[in-house]
Amino acid sequence: MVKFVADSSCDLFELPGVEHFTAVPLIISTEERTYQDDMNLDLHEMLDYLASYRGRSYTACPSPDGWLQAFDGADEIYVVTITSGLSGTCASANVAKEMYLSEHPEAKILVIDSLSTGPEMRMILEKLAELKNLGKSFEEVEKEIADYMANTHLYFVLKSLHNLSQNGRVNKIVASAVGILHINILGIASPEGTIAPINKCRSEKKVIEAMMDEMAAAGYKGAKLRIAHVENEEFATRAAEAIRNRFGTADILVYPSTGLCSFYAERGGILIGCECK
Ligand code: X90
Repeated sequence: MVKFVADSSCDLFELPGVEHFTAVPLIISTEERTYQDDMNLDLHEMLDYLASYRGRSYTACPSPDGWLQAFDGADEIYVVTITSGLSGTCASANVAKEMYLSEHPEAKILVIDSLSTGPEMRMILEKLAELKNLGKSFEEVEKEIADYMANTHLYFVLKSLHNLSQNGRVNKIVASAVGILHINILGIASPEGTIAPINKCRSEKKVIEAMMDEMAAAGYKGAKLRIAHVENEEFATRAAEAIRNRFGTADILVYPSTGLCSFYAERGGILIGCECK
């Protein structure tokens, strides 16, 4: 049996065209509450609660056991994780891989460190599904997905870096420099899989322009694009329109992010994955 497994930062509960897909949840917590990033999460309630909560909040990656449960029964497994540059999730998946292989030495497991998250992970998963549905072998998929990932990128526009800086995922100096209200922070996933802020703009129109300039400079010409938003469909749709107008993009999807990306990108934020070729 072939299985596709990702951590919940991919913002998907199903992978179209695939029978066996599991999103293994990360955990979001405060001193008094714990939220599991799965289908039962009430995202709106969680964001409201976090906005009113005065203490610290945290996240935790899945345990190897969480991955092992998702692998169960499979002999060919494709795993996609959030960047190892910001999370222990990929390391945990690799521990699970070794454990599974010691019980099932004939199994084949590919653990892919996305060096990214959200929509870029979704695009990697969609490509894996496409390659498998074309009947490609494990070895072919391994090579072709690496080639594919050489040309995918992640951009984001955030309204706050509070949760990222509180959890040590961005430099405190960068975070305090944007601690002003009503600012849009534009950033990218760096080649090392860390957060690289590149610009900040007061107006949403300007930040979309700045982002599209970055995309064009990276070679974007209108190929497949995915936009996840944290309760901001309006802004995400406007970004999609602007991209369609400038690049003629046909294959765009706009959809809400789930718990983990929403926690870090925070209300109002958007994440964009695209193929730059
Ligand atoms: O607890 C954990 O192990 C999870 C930690 C995850 C930390 C970062 C999540 C970022 C989510 C924010 C903007 C895009 C970041 C680009 C990634 C390279 C989304």
